[in-house]
This record gives sequence, C-alpha cells and structure tokens, in this order.
Amino acid sequence: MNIGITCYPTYGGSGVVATELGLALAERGHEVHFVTYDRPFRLEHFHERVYFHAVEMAKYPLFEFDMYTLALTSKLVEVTQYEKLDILHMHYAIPHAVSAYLARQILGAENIRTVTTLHGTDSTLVGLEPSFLPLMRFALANSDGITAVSRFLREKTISTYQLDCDIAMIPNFIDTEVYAPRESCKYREMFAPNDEKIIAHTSNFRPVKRVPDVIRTFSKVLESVPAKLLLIGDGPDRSECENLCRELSICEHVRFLGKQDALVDILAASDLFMLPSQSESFGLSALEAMACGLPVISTSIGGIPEVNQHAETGYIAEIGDIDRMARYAVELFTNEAKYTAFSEAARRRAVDMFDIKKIVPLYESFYERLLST
Ligand code: GMT
Repeated sequence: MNIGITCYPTYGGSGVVATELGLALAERGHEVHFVTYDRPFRLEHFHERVYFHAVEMAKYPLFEFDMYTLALTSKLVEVTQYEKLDILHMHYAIPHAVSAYLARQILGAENIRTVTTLHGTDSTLVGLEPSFLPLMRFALANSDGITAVSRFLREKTISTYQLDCDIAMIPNFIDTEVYAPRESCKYREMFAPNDEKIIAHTSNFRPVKRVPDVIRTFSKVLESVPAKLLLIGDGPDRSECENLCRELSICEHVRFLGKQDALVDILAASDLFMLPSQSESFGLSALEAMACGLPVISTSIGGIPEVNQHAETGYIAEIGDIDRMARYAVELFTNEAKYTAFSEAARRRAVDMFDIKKIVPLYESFYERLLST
C-alpha cells in the first residue's frame, strides 16, 4: 500500500506513535509518505520507502493568521495524486481529520480512504471546545475509519460525540527489542554513585502531567530510602518544578535532564517510573518504562489502567495521593522479591500486549478492510 501519514512532528506521544508506525509499515514493504509541517524527529536517518513532504505555508500580507488546515489539505491532495496514495492516516484529529476530509472531497471519495487515529486531548479536551465540537463531530463522522489508542478513549469518544460509526481500538505499541532492560547501564553510576534507587519521569511538563506530584512523592521517599530523581523532558511547568525542588531542599538529589534522545539508556538505568497525570488516554511513557523493566506508579485516570496493572506491573493511586504513591515506592524499594516480580511482569506485559510486531499488523488489516469496501 501507499500510505500518507500526518501527525504533529514533535516529541509528543502521538508524533512518536505515528512515526514509528510509518517506519514499521515501510519495513514491511509499504511506501510511506509523511506529510507534516516539519520532519518528525525520529526520521533523521534515511529509510527505504519513507518520504517526507513539508507542508508549505502560503504568505500574503492579507493573511493575518496562518492557514495551516488549508495548506495541509493542498499538500495532501498533491501527494495523494502524484504518489498514488491509497490511505491518508491522520494522527490527532484536530485539524488533521478536517484536512483529510477536504482532500478526499477534492480527490473524489473513490480515490482515497481516510483514517483518523485519536490520541487523547484531541477528543477529550480540544474537540470539546464548544466552537470546535460540531467540526470535530463532523470530521470524525466523515472519516472512513477511526481508531483510538485505548478502550477508555474509544468509549469516551463514542459517548461524548454520540457517533453512530464504530471506532476500532488499536493500542499504542513499543519496539521491545529497542526498549529493553540492559544488564549494565553506563549511566547508572553517573546518576546514582552510591547505588541509590532511581525514580524516573518523562513528560512535556504540562499541568496535566502533575510533575510537582512526582517531586513531592520523591521527597517523601527520600525520608526512608536513599534515592535520586531523573526528570526527562521540558515544558511550561519546569520552572515551577525547579523552584519546588529548591523549596524542599532536595536539589542535589534531582536532575532535570531536558529533552533526551538517549531515553532507553536513561530508563534502563532507573528503577521505577512515575506517571501521576490527571489526564492520559494511554500513557505511552509508562509503556516505554515497562518495556525497560521498570514498575510504574501511576494514577487510575483514563487509559492508564489498561497499561499499568495494579499490584502486578506497578501500583495505581488516586490523583494527588502523594502519601500513597510514596508508600508504594518505598515498599518496592525495600522488598526485593516484590520488586523483581513487578519488574518482570512490567516487561512481560509490554512484550505480550504492546509489542510493535503484534500491533502494526492490526493497522495493516484495518487499512485493508477499508480498501476492500
Ligand atoms: O494529548 C496530548 O496533549 C498530547 C498527546 C501527544 O501528542 O503526545 O498525548 C496523547 O497521546 C499519547 C500517544 O497516543 C498518549 O500516550 C497520551 O496518553 C495522550 N495524552 C493525553 O491523553 C493527555
């Protein structure tokens, strides 16, 4: 198949999933065309059968605001025509599903199939803005196929938007050969010179991620267990978090690592992952950690419990329950047998349920079904 993929080409989970899906599809012999405003960050190397088409923004003094949705539509039309695409797969509905709808109208419905994959806030937050809601509903109802990354997101979207059409659940995935535990990790000694326990957290530091909860929990853990905290990523809450570390006098135990490409090495050097989010449709970062053998302490929100299983691959607490999260962390750090069982279960669940080799074929069959109708 010839497949066009549009996503936000940033460090966010939806961009990562879209890019990894495209690369995996290309490895399986398909031709994949990324149509985005910038090159997705994981496409820095040459890959056979993978192409990148930049969306060009029209500039004219009259246009006070950028017209990205229209520029994307034009590029989708052009690429579909000249590269003979079969499928346009939009990741994150807004505004991509609208552009795909317009492109299909221009090209003729018989010439292309459109797929929208919902990732989270496109459905649970942005799409619910009263001014966006009718547009979102229309764009979804007019996609040839819709997928959601968790059961939670599937059900929430169907009920919120009162859709008649079905939504397929295809979970996020991970390459468990790349994301894997490592026997001796070069960073371990650097981060924890006295063999302290290492807690890790990755996110875009937006308020929904509740990074201050990670820091407060860590501060409590520190009262019982020598430990270090690694905070990976960057975003609007970072300064507040750095201040909080100063207030709690724990700066020497916390490292803000910023955006990192060496994520697997850092996770593999760590012992435990925390995801105390107040909104999460899936929690890809938790899956990445689990694949590296890290138990996860998370909230019970959204799709997280479909990934992290309470008392098996980690623990689940209510949003903001810092005392409980700290107790769970200390329990795992002081009970070696339990820690090992959880770590193995986390890795096993990532491999059994979410491995790239199992999930990518589900997208392939989804496309095939659409093309046969
Ligand atoms: O929804 C967002 O604000 C960002 C989005 C993204 O682009 O990273 O995250 C969502 O998609 C990820 C990949 O499918 C999921 O793992 C995240 O749980 C989801 N975020 C939220 O639902 C807040």
